[in-house]
Amino acid sequence: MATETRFATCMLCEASCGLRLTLQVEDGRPVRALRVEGNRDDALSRGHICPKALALEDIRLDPDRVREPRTRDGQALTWERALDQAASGITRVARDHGRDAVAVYLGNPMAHDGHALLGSGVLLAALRTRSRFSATSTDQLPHMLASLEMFGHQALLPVPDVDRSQFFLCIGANPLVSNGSLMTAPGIERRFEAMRARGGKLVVVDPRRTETAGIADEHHFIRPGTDALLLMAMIRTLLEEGLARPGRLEKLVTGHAELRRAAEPFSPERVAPVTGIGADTLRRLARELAASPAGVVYGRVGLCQQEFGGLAAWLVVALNVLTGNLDRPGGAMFTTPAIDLVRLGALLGQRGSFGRWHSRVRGLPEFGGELPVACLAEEIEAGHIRALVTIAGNPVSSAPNGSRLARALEKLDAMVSVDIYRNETTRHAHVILPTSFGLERDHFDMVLNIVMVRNFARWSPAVFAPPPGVRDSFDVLADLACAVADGPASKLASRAARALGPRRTFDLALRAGPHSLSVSKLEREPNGVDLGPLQERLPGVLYTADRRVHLAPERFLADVPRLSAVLDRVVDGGELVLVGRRGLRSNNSWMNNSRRLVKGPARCTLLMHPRDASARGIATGAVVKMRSRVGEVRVPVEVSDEIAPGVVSLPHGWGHALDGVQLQIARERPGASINDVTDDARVDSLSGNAAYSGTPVHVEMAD
Ligand SMILES: Nc1nc2c(c(=O)[nH]1)N[C@H]1C(S)=C(S)[C@@H](COP(=O)(O)OP(=O)(O)OC[C@H]3O[C@@H](n4cnc5c(=O)[nH]c(N)nc54)[C@H](O)[C@@H]3O)O[C@H]1N2
Ligand SMILES: Nc1nc2c(c(=O)[nH]1)N[C@H]1C(S)=C(S)[C@@H](COP(=O)(O)OP(=O)(O)OC[C@H]3O[C@@H](n4cnc5c(=O)[nH]c(N)nc54)[C@H](O)[C@@H]3O)O[C@H]1N2
Ligand code: SF4
Ligand SMILES: [Mo]
Repeated sequence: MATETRFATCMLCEASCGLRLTLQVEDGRPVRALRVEGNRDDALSRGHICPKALALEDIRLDPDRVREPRTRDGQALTWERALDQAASGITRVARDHGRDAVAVYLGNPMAHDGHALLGSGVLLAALRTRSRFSATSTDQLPHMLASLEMFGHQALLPVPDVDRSQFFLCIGANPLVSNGSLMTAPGIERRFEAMRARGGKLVVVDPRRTETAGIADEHHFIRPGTDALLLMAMIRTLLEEGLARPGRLEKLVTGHAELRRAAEPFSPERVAPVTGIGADTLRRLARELAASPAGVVYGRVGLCQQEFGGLAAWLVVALNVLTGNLDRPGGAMFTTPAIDLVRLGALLGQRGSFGRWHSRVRGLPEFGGELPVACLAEEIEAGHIRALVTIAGNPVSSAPNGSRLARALEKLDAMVSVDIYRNETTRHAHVILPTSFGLERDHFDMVLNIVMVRNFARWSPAVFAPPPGVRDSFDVLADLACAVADGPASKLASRAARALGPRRTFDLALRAGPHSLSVSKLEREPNGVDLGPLQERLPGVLYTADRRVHLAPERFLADVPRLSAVLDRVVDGGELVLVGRRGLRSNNSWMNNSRRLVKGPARCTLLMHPRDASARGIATGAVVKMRSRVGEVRVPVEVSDEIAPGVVSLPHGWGHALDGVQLQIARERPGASINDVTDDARVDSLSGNAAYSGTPVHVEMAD
């Protein structure tokens, strides 16, 4: 058998690991990966991979993968008919009900598929709709809002410089399992170990004693949704004790006095009983952070997906500023990416925006041209949205109150899904347009390069040809754009973008970038190019009008009274609140159809503290009913003291046993969807981000 070795990029999560593939070759063409290993010579990932990389081939070769365009009732269509049908449904709605009656939802894998990203840009330009949605409003929106308000650009995201840190406060993130988010740091465990070996300290704040907490120096349980209080108490401590030392940032920062006033009510003593973390600990954490020569506060989805996500994301940056750690080696720094998306965005007038319009039913604010997905179902029910295009997204599984959304999707006049599977969401589509997957396309991490812990670039050429009936995501989206574009200017723009294509677009952007790279230069470097450690970039990268960092933007200050009100909240010892979790062997909702990933003990279990379990007569293995304002699920319980008392934890991305879902392996052990219980009415009212964490639930034995 002929074999060949090639290098590639794993595009499943943000770690962006370099792969070494041993390929079976037939007629000179790779047909199958016989071995998938970490590439030890990769300049970024140095051999790291996780079990999901091995499943790349399971997905690519999955018999359930959609391999030709299909109608809702499962009929195969030629591409010509499929695009025609998709476009006519969309244009009819736009003509009869206006452009904003056509909605688009972009899912998470878009961030890992440069072709889909460029293609969706072309499609969105052709559709010109205000009804845009994405996974952003379930995820990192609060961080982006903080960047917009504090630095003047939504994509200017500070990244923990973990390789040089000496103190790492990790709040609402579990990088040992998620492999890091808004922090591309493959092999994060090794990096944390190195930090500890040089005398550094890792502290985790999480309602669950996570895998990351397991290797940390300290772990503190926190009451879900109260992180902004913890951060306020730390800030107040710094200010009160004269420990705030922004250092070289001093002259670059405005808003000290306003922040001081805002933090005033949040003494550690008042905050302690609400967060569940003692006043002494809160003070000590502030002092240790201040004393560290290179410390960083890092918060991720646990910090964002909550009632006060916006405030919490702001206060994380504020703490990094006050302790002199923003833009300092070992602190929170900005990248200098090979394609400078921040600068390009600014040149194109897209630094970000907030509240330019609002959703029609509930009045939730626009952010960066999008509306919060928590309001998608109600907008459809009210008839404001009548057509929907989903691109690499599964909002029935991932948005709050997913079953309400599933019902709403049935009312659409037209639904088109650009996806690789017929799943919980795409089963509702009148047309599914199937695309290339993973190693079937050239890969360049245009988005992730913004959040890497080193400046780094890697171009990985496509390894496999897509199946015969499947087309590249850029081509599908650009063709759809050409088909729906109306008016000569719009038609011309779509055609021009399609003609340019992804490779040339990337090449132009790389050449214009700060490292003057090109596709051909990168093609000669299969291990990627290390462009050095993160550099100090302030004030050069700022986009605020006064070229300063805004420590206390008005928008956040105005939300502080809502937070103060929580100080008086009485926590009822008997009530339970829900949080989520991720598993190393799954990826949001769409990798549970790989036998090798789902084997072993069931993972869609509800973690419950022994105190709460015994109060309800529940033991490990018992099946319970968990009910919230919006719905109910049945799940098996795992009693464990790794979860805080008063909190229960269920992973998201399960619940595959719905009619019409074509995922045979996943259906064998479907689990239940946490988002049948999370509440679409619960959003962070500041940012509009879904507030999954802290959903009140009632749990009892199922009969
Ligand atoms: N309760 C709760 N809910 C959550 C979260 C949580 O922590 N708790 N997390 C939230 C977060 S952070 C996120 S990012 C969202 C994710 O929300 P979504 O992006 O809506 O959901 P995914 O599960 O990532 O689904 C990805 C979809 O893309 C398809 N797909 C995969 N690869 C490709 C590809 O290469 N091409 C195409 N065309 N399609 C592809 C899959 O089949 C699937 O339909 O979920 C959110 N929902
Ligand atoms: N294996 C795997 N890797 C993934 C994914 C996956 O599904 N599987 N998804 C990818 C995606 S889309 C993303 S966005 C990233 C996310 O990456 P992370 O942010 O690291 O995600 P999680 O592992 O969900 O960690 C969130 C933590 O927040 C805690 N938490 C919940 N509520 C609160 C709260 O109110 N306060 C605090 N302090 N903590 C809270 C939870 O217990 C959990 O441990 O992971 C990515 N990587
Ligand atoms: S951590 Fe795993 S899933 Fe993420 S990029 Fe690396 S190998 Fe792929
Ligand atoms: Mo995410």
